[in-house]
Amino acid sequence: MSAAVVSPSADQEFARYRADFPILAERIHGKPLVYLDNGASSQRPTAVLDAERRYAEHLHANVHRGVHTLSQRATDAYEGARERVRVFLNARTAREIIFTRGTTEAINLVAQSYARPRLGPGDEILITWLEHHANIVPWQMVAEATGARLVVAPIDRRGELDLPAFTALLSERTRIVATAHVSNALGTVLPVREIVALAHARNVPVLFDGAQAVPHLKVDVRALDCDFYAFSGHKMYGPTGIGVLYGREAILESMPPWQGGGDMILTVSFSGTTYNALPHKFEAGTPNMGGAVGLAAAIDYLDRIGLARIAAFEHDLLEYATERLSAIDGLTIIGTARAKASLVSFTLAGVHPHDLGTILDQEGIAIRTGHHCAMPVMEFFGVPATARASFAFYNTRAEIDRLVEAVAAARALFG
Ligand code: 7TS
Repeated sequence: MSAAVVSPSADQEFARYRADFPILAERIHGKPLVYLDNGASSQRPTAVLDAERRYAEHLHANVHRGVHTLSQRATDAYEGARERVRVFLNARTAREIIFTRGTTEAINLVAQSYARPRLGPGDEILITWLEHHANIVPWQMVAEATGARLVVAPIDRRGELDLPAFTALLSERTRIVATAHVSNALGTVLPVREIVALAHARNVPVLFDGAQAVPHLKVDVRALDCDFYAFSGHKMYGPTGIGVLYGREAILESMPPWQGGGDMILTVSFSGTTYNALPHKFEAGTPNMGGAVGLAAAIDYLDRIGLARIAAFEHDLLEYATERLSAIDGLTIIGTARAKASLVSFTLAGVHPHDLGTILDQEGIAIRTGHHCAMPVMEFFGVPATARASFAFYNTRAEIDRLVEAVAAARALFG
C-alpha cells in the first residue's frame, strides 16, 4: 500500500462527523460503542433519519396513482430520489436507474431477466473466486435452469484477481461477466476498468456488484463503461430495503420484466398485457418510497463531505489498522491485495473468530465474524471464518487502538 496522504488534522476533522450519527453515542455493556461492522451495515446520520421522517410526515401516499396532492408529492419525492441517484452514478438518464430492495435483488433481476432468457447449454457465466454469495447463487440458479455453466476466475494468495487467468477464461462462450467492485471478505479493489475492456473486446456485458464500493470510492458508471452496477442503501449510510440497479438503457429495453404486478404495466386485459416504460417496467408493486428518499439524503450527505476525501481518510485508517493489527503475535491478515478498501479480515491463532467477536462485544466493539457470505473465499484461504473490522469515515484511530488492545488481550488470555 502507498503512504497515507492524510494530515493528522484529518482525524480530528472527520471525528466531527460523529455527532451526525446519534447511534455512535450508544454504550454497549457499559462501554462506548466502537462500531466496526460497516461492511455489513453502516449507520445513518440525522440528515437521513430526518429525510425519512419528513417524507412520512408530509409527503407520503402511494406513487404514480393518485391525482391527489399527496400522491403527487410522494411521486415527486420518489422520482426526485431516482434523479439524485442518476447524478451520483453519472448515468445518462433516470430510465437507467431501477430501485430494488438492495444489491441481492438487483443481481437476481439481471440473472433472471437478462441471463435466463438468453442462455442455454454451452454458454458460460464468468464470475470470480472472491464473490459474495449474492453474486454466486443467482448465477448458479440461472445455470441450473438453462444448462449454462458457471466459470470461476481464480484469485491469488493476496486475494487479488488473477487477471491473466480471467482473460484466458473469457471466451466466445461467455455470455456475461459478473464481479465485485470491492470484495466484502478481503477488501480487494478489483481492476474494474481492465475487466470491462477485456469483456467488451469480446462483446460480453459486465455487471459489477458495488455493495462495498459505493460508500468508499467515487463510482461513475459512464467512466467505468459497465453494463450493470448494483448496490445497497444500507451500506452507504442510507436505509435498509432500498438499493439500485443501474443498467445501460438499450440493454434494459431489451429485457423482459421479471416480476409482474401494478406499476409495471400500461394496460392489462385477459387477452394480453402491455408493459410500462423504463424504469417502471422493473418495479412491480408499491416501491419503498421512504427508503428512496432516505437514500437520496445519504447521497447528499456523502457529497457534502466528498467521496475523494472520504477515500483518502479511510485509506489512512486502513493503513493504521493494518500496521497495528499485524504487530499482534499470532494474528494473520487474510487479504493483502495492493489495492484495498476499508476493511481488515484476520485470524488469531488459538482463538476462534466467533469467540473473539464475543470477547470484543463485551468491550463494546462491534466486528463481524464468520464466512461473510463468501464461503469460497474461506475455503481458498483454508480458514473456517475470519474476524473482520470494516471502517467508515466516522471511525477514528483511537477506536482502532481500542480494537488492537482488545484483540491483543484476547490473544494473551486464550491464544
Ligand atoms: N455483495 C457484496 C459485495 C456484499 O458485501 C453484500 C452484503 C451483498 C452483495 C448483499 O447485499 P444486500 O444489501 O443485498 O444484503 N455484505 C454483507 C457483509 O459483508 N456482511 O453482511 C452483509
